Parts: sequence; structure tokens; C-alpha cells
Amino acid sequence: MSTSFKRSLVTAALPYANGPVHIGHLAGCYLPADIYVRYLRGIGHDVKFICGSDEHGVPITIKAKKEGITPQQVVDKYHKMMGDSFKEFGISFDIYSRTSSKTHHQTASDFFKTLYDKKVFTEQITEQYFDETAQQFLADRYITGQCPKCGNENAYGDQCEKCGSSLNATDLINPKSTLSGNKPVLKQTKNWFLPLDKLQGKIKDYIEAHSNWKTNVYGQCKSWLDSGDGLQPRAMTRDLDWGVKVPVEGADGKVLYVWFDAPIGYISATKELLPNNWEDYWKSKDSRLIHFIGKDNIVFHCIIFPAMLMEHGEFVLADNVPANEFLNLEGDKISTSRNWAVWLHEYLIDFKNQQDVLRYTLCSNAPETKDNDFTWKDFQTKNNSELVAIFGNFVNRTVVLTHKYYQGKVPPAEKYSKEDLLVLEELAKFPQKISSSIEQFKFREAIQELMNLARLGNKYLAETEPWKLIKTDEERVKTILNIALQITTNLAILSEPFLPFTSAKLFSILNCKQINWLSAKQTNNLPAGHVIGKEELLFNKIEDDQIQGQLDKLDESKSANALNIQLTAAKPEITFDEFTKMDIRVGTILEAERVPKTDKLLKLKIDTGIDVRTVVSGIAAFYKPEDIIGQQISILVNLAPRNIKGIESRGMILMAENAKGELSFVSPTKQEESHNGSTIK
Ligand code: B3M
Ligand code: ZN
Repeated sequence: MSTSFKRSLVTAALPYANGPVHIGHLAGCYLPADIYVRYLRGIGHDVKFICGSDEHGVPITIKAKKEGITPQQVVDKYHKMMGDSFKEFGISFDIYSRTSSKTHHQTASDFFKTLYDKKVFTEQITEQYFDETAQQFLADRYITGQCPKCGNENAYGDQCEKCGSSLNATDLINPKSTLSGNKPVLKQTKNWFLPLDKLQGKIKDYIEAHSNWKTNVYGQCKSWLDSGDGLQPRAMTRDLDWGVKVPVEGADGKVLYVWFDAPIGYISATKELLPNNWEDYWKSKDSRLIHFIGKDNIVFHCIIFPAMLMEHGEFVLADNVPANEFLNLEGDKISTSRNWAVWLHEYLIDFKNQQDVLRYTLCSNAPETKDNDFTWKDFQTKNNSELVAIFGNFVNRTVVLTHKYYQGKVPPAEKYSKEDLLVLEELAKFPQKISSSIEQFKFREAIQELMNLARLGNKYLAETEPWKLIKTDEERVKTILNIALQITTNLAILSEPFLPFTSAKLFSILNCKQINWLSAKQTNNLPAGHVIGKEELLFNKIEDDQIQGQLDKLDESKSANALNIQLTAAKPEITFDEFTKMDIRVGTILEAERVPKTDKLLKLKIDTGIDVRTVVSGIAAFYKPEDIIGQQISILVNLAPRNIKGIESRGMILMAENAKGELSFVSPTKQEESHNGSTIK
């Protein structure tokens, strides 16, 4: 640990209070942050661990609307739920605060005012969508419409979830307000912008001074800075009514941008924790600020928040931002709306007192350098073949034999063999190995080393076989068990950051108080003559039916999703005359082939009864050309011709979409074939 820092402030991203915590959150930032902080506490470093709920922003108001309750009720519910489950899982925040707190509103408001008074912001009048029925400006998430890139009818004002493009609300074709269903109008509004374009140079210097950051983090920052036009001004205020009011004149009906106020939440929470000396952690050069986050938060923590802090002028900037990639679940993206997740509060019920099994699995599989997958099978294997079979087994054998041969009294080690000395030498190296991995934010490597220590113990017992020697060389057995007990003790010390519940249990089995991390350099922490406690299983085997239960739960989500198709609101009314303008006919596919250099398109030749024509259709993902020759379909024949990939497409084939987004033909179904050209009405 670099000695130039007297203290550290470690933050973990403030989760939105719009849903419970799942394993993706844990693996992404809360677990690594907790391990890091517990380690720092272990070596006696002055550290504070800060988190809280992010209670502003559009996700909260959307959730409230969906559940028919107020935003305040939403955040109250989830703030409590998240706080409770983090605690039970052993995430050892020094404070878990919330951004609806008075201190936070004041702090965020003052921060904005300082930048405003320093004339940091630029004022810009822009055109934003406004819902005239609801009489309010619409946040991007409140606008849906057709994606200009892929044609998805349900794209949001900031993103199309089908093709992944990020969009501006004004890009959407036929935009609709989700509040009233009406077409919104563009209306002028004034907002305050952080001129990131002008700050680009300073930010670049800051980032480039930190080329030691994790490559995924540094690389993403660099690409933001170096891409085409570089950084762009970003609005720090929004036309919304949920959030921190903008504290300047002429800002009625506006609140701070959620990404302006949320990171200030770290400061507010520190103030609440340490009303008298919070500034030691934020304003002193010998204090080190570290943000643990998920990869989707990188730009906010590495560029926007540092820019805010720089312009404010009084604060330290992050020394490191160890962001993780994403964790998937059983091969699929974790999703709250699709209920595709392992929810922490449910895990804590289903696997009572087995927090460390999940901590172990998530840490050994953490998405540190690339996205990773959580599977229940792997969870079971990690428990049964590592925690039970290696760690638990070693500790259990040691404790049982100590009771059997020495009534639980630590025997003295009088004479070491060559083999013993080698093991002791190995044992002494572990704290250094584990520290070094943790300090480089390589938690997978660190926890591997911890398991290697248990492996060392297991191997030592297997090779020395004290249960055989007891009949012939009792003196030697004393030394062997003494060494095995020292390994056990150091396992208790070194496992604390990773497996705090196991560590505590192990200390209780050893009948001793928690020992400081630095003592693990020694190999005689448990004195001869000390009486240890009763044996107790550290880990229990997880049976197949438990795993099957979890897989069944996921299957239920899958089926529920299939039924719960996201329906779009009905389109505005039309007259019968308008309907009859559409000429829809039965036709037959005569020829089909893929359009070269595309994944989605088929070029079809259709007999419409009135003519034979070419239509390009985006169905290649769902039908093979050879399978659909002769297929009857419905076709809109009087659609104006469109040029698609250089082919003139005349008309459109009608398709129905299923829950997975797969398309199928809408075809006549009577036994007797309809004739081509018969109209659909
Ligand atoms: N609430 C986004 C998220 O939960 C946001 C983080 C704020 S950290 C200051 O991913
Ligand atoms: Zn799209």
C-alpha cells in the first residue's frame, strides 16, 4: 500500500432505489468494494466506506407510475430493502445513506450554486419534447417511437433496446408521450450545461496521469476523449419535478440532472457519517478517493464528476476507479424487468446463513476484465468441491484430530522436519501474495490464493498422515497438528475480507479473538497449550434438488416473460375510409434468397394475384429461403415502393411477433387455399 496516503475514502455506486439488489450489482461493485475495505481495515489503514440509495432520476418516477404509488413511496420501499439485504450479506458500509436526505439536498444545491457563481455553466436554450396534455417536458424515457435505425416501434428517446443504438428523442419516428399517448410538441427550454468541451484538456491530463487504471476503465475514458468531436457540453439541469430543485432564479420546474446530484451523494453521506471531520477525507491531499462501480457508470465517475470537482476546486479527485464488467446469469443478460436475476433478498432466505458461498462464487467468478456468467451449477461446484471439500475438510480434520489426540489443547511443535519448514515458509508468504492481488484490484486472484492456502494445509495432512503416525511417532504428530492449527488460524485471519462469516466462525472454533491481518506473516499465532473450541462444520454440501429449485424459479420467469409481452399503446383512431385505403391481399412466395451482405433481409418474389413483384423483408433470422417457397402470406400491395439495399421493394409482408421478438407470417388458415389476390378486410 502506497504510504503517501494517510486515509482512504472508498465509495460504491449508489444503486437506484427502484428495485431490489441482485447478483449483478454485487459482483459489479459491492462485493469487491467490501473486500477491499475489509482488507484496508485489516491492515490498520484509516478507511471509510460510503454508499447509499440514488433516489432521484427518471427510473424512479417510471417505477412509481407503473406501481401507482408516489416516487417517495418507491424510494422508501427500496431504500429499506436494499439497505437490509446489503447488511445481511455482510457488505460493511460505514454509512448507507440516501439522496433524498436533507443533507444531500443542501449539499448538492450548494455545489451547483458554487459552480453557478463561478460562471462555470453555459446557458443554452434547446428544444425539448413537451406533452401538452400532461403539461410537462418529457424525459427521454417518457418518449417512445420508431427507431430510425432498425424500425423497432418501441424505441425510447435515449436508446433502442432492440438494436442497441443510442438515440436522441428527436431522432424517433412518430414519437409518442408515454404519459398521455399523444404526440409531443417541441418547446423551448433553458438549461445549464457543463462545458465539457472546454474542459477537455484538463480532463485529458487527469485521465492520462492515471494510465495505471484497469485497462477497461482507462480504455473507455480514452475513447471518449479521443473520439471524433471529443467531449460535448452536457445539461446539468432537467425539466422534471422529482429531484433536487435548481437553486437559481428562472429555474422553476427544473431539478438537477440525476448524474449531477448522485455522485455528490458520496460527499453528503460522508458529511452525515463524520459531521466534524468529513473534510479530512475530501479536501486533503493525503486522502485517497476510490470509486467502485459497474462499467456503465465509467464516464460519470471518470469524466463528469471529476470535471465538476475540478471546477469546484476544493475537492480531491478519484485516485482510482476500479470498474467491473457485467455478470450474466445462465447465459443471459440480467434484467430486472424480465425478472432474470438472482435477487439477494431471496437468496438470503433460500440459502440461510450461506452468505459466504455466494461471496465466494461471485468473487472467484467476478467479471473483472470481461463479462462473465453465473450459473447455479457452478455455484454448487464451487461450494461442494472447493469450500466443502478443500477448505472445510482441512479445518475439520485438524480440529477433530486435535480433540481426539489432545483434548483440544494445541500441542507444542518441538522439532521441525525439512518438510515442515518448507510448509511454514510457504505459509508465511500468503499475506503478501493476497495483499498484492487485492491492492491491484485483482480479487479473483486473491481469493484463489486464499483457497491455495487451504490446499496447502490439505496436502500437508495428506502427506504426513498424522492418523497413521499416531501409533508409531506421537511426538511427530504434535508438531504436525501444531502446524495444521497455525494454517487454520492464518486461514481465519486471511479469509476475513472475502468470507467474513466463515472467518468469524473459524475464530470461534479456535476459541480466540479476531487476529490482525498483519499477524498472518507469523506462523505461530496460536500458542501451544491454548484450548480450542468444539468442531463445527464451516460449509454444508448443496444438494441437486436445491439447485434444481433455483433453475425452476428461473424457468418460471422465462414462461412469465413469454406471456407478459410488452404491448404498445393503441395508435390514434382512424376512420373506416382510412382503413380501406390499405390494399392487403393474399399472395404466394415464388422465390426467396438472402440479400447479400445483410443478416436480416430476404429478397422475395411474390405472386399477388394482380402481378408478380419483388419485396424485401426483414425475416432472414426467422425463415430459411428454401423453407418458404410456396408459402401463402398477406401483403400490403399499395405501399409506395422503397429502395432497400439497392433493391426496389414493392409492398410489405404482414408479420406477427411473438414474445421473443420472432416474426411469423400472417397467413390464411382455412383448409382450402385462398386464391392469390383475394383481399384481406
Ligand atoms: N444510480 C446508476 C446505477 O445504479 C446510478 C449510480 C450512481 S453512482 C453516483 O447503475
Ligand atoms: Zn433500433
